[in-house]
Amino acid sequence: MFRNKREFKAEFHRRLVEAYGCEMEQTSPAEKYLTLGTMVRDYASNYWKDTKNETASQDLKQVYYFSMEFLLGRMLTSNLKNLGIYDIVTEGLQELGISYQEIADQENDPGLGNGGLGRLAACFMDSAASENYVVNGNCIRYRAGLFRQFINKYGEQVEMPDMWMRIGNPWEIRKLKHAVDVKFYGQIEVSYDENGDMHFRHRHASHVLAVPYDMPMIGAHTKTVNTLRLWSAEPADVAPRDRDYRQYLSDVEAICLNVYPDDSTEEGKYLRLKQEYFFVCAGVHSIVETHLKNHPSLDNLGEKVAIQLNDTHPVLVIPELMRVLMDEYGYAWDKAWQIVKETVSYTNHTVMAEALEKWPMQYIENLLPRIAMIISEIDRRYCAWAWQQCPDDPDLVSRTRPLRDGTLHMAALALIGSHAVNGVAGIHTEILKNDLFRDQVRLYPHLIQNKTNGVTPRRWLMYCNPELRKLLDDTIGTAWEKDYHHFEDLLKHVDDPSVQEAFLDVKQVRKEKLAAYVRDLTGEIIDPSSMIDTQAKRLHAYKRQLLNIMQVIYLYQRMKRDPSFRIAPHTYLFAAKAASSYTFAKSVIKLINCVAAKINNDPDTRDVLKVVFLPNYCVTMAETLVPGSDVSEQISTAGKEASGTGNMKFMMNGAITLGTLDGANVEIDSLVGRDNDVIFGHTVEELNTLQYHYNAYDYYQQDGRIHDVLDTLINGFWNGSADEFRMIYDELITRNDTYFVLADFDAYVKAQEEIARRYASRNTWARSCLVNIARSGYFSSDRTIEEYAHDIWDLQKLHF
Ligand code: NBY
Repeated sequence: MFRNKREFKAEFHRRLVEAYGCEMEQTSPAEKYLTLGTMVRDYASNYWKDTKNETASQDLKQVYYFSMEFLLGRMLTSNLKNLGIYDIVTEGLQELGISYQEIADQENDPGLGNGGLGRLAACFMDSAASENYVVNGNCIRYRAGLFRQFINKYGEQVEMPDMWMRIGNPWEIRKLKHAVDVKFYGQIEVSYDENGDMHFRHRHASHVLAVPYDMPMIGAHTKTVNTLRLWSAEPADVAPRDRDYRQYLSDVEAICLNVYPDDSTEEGKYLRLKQEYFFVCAGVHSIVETHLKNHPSLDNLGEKVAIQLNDTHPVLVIPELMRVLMDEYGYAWDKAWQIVKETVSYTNHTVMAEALEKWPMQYIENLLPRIAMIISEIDRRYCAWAWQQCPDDPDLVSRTRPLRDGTLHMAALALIGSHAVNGVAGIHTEILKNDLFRDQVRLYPHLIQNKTNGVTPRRWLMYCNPELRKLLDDTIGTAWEKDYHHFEDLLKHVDDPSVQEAFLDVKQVRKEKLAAYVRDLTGEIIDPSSMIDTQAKRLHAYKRQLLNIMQVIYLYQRMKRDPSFRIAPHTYLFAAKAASSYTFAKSVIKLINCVAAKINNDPDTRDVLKVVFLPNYCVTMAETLVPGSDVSEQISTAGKEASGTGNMKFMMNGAITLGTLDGANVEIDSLVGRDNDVIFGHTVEELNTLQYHYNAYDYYQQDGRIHDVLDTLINGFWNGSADEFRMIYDELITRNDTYFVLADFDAYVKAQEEIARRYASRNTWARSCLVNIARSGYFSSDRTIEEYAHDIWDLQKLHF
């Protein structure tokens, strides 16, 4: 372990030559990255070992965070800075004549996720380790990620494999000794022993070997290093039964290939279910193994282990842990159930009906026969119990049981098997209590609680925006870096014109960086002195990227028609991936690109109106996009966005929220006040009534702006094809605009005018941005993790 720059240089040089058998100068940047990454991982290994030993010797409770996604982003800079060796390393490299940035740019974002849910998991790993909580991650080692997004010459999304590990992954360690045998298909043979107890034997199963790869999750300025365990499926050393050998190999391969493989076919559905059980079974097995190393039995599992289910994807933890307790360790049902409930808790991330997981029970019976038996028994016992609680309302039982008409409702199972359930923002939790899980609240009045999301201020401010970090340090000292409460120290300085000026200077520098990034990525030139207005998130109808681009079309049409109408220079940036089978979302991407192509090439408007779609949105892109934006678009239909976390990142970097009263926007708004954000559109309550008498066609008929904008979707204006965007038109008119885009259009145009007006007064704008930064401490994931530790996990900190 190197202790200073001299030792670092010597070790780096020695390792490079040893690993690649050539002079340091002959090694490639990728080889240098791998060598440096390995050195940093090894540097952390002593802390890693200490964390494991201390957890055992202090007999500390630990958490296992089960998530289908961990959207980590690049790890090199974050690890170096968290370990406090960034300066030694970057200066050492410079003295060796090596560019740190060139090395850092070799790292691909790990393809371990898709959106907010996965990024939340990654922020939690950073905060937990930094706050000395032992929180381990459990996920799948996807070899080809979600997909890499490419935009073709027609402006369409094209998916390509994301081979993020092509050059290697220096952060992971293969732990073959902890591999787990996972069984699919086959039959369950039931037998009775002399005491009349039942025994279950899984016969004719197809075996898959789950091999773990561990990645260190390194805390900032502390010795805590937690583990993210990624499971990889390999062929087992058991002869495949009744099945073709080649088919078996490709079935095993498929399990760890992609994040959320297309599940529109029956085969796709089986694959998803396989993925879910695969990492659940392996994860539960390794929890039990670790626990029994330090405890005589599993009786106290719930006291020493908490399992957090990140959405319902890992909900099979509940029947799987029951299976292990009963079939492998001889527990009776009631005792096993008590242990499961003590151990498990569940986080909900959506109220959208189509995103709530449901599986035909038949699939579970085929793929996981013993798990299916246990689920049926959970359902049977639940019904008996719930019926006793509310004999006056028998329908309540059928509305809340996990098995309904041969379908397993994963959220219902999660609610029954957890001791705590949480939503991810105040308004979202209220909707869970009053709407989605209203029935369950009658049965378990204290089950549901709120845990407003957060983001790590290290990656999302200190590391990605060193210019702003310096301004904060110079203005209020460094206490805020260790304690999010001290963000508010900035409030005393928001009226100081010199701080306002300094902020505007920082923002300008970041906008220039962003402009250079956009140019390198797309070839488009954007004006860094224009107002940069950004919407970056997954593409989904409820997030309403469509509303945003419609407003742009409206501005364009108005300027074309009326030469005396001109706006101050605006740049609208979009970044979004659409699920590969989501046709509507893909059509919106194409529309944005067609609008951009036309508007950016129109000499009448191109000096003041620019639209750019940035391909392949990812964590690394966000690290440049967020600090360089002035306006944060958070315009989902009220009630649909559970929380949002991008909204928090933009706020923390001094962008003004232009948003609806949805998700965490509501909390942002109450923290900063209406002078410091721009809120528009129908509220949840208003939409709850409007839904009964809404007629989108009326808006089309009565608002000439809407009429003119929508007509361009069906008259070939954008790319010559009149049918190209008919699907979007039909969604709004024929299908009566599910997400109330037209209902909020007028308010959105006014909100855009308001934000432009505010942007024009530079000092009041800067003051607002500073208030946003000052109030963003609440959205540190350090706060969120503290709340989970206290209210859900009953977790103590590790002491070194
Ligand atoms: O979780 C997001 C929410 O939309 C966002 O509002 C929230 O801030 C964030 C963190 O709590 N949810 C999310 O990212 N969900 C998914 O990505 C997702 C993925 C797959 C499926 C459903 C949802 N699926 O059914 O397969």
